[in-house]
Amino acid sequence: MPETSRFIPLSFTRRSEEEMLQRARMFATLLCQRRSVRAFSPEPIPMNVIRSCLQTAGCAPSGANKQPWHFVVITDPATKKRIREAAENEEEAFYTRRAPRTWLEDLAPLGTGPEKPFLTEAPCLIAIFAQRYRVDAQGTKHKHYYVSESVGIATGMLITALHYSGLACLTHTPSPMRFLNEILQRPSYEHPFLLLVVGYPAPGATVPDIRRKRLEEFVTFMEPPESS
Ligand code: IYR
Repeated sequence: MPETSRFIPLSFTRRSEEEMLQRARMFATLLCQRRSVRAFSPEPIPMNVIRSCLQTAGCAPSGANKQPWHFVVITDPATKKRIREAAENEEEAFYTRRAPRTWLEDLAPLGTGPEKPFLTEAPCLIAIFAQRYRVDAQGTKHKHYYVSESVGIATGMLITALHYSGLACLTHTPSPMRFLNEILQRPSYEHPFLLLVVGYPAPGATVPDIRRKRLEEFVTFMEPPESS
């Protein structure tokens, strides 16, 4: 039986244009300060903050509201060590054999390499899994929709919440990262989507001197067609 729909009043705050602009600019300034960090302090981070940021991620829009994501929070040093070893194995193959020369050239300005010390130095890793379907108690599969889009949006909201809260992170994608299913005991229908490395930056941490595109370079404002 399909669920019957039930509607409730929307909770929405209507703001003045002035307030909207002020908030939009404040948020742009704040979020444009976000950088991917690769050198972390080993200091522990407050888990209540992580819980709240994950709550934010869980509010993301998703295909047919299936919420096709699962997050595993790892702080245990032994598990971080296993993840680092498995990731460095894949990265070694990537940097020495798998990656085409052009890819390595594109990565050169970022200073990345096969060693991933941040996987054991950072206090917290969050493994994000994408569920292609859900399996109910009877073992029946229920399809999920727009899975990558949904999990991508949830991940973006998580990164935004972490930054807003005062934590740094790195989106790390060892490829392939199927090893995460085994280490974290997740079912095979869950695909590892991303490994987020979370913590405070190491004192004196540096980041590559990158430039971001100006708005005009990545946005088109379509003009209405001339009326004749
Ligand atoms: N996963 C590798 C390589 C890598 C690929 C891209 I695209 C990056 O933006 C950064 C790194 C690594 O983590 O080193």
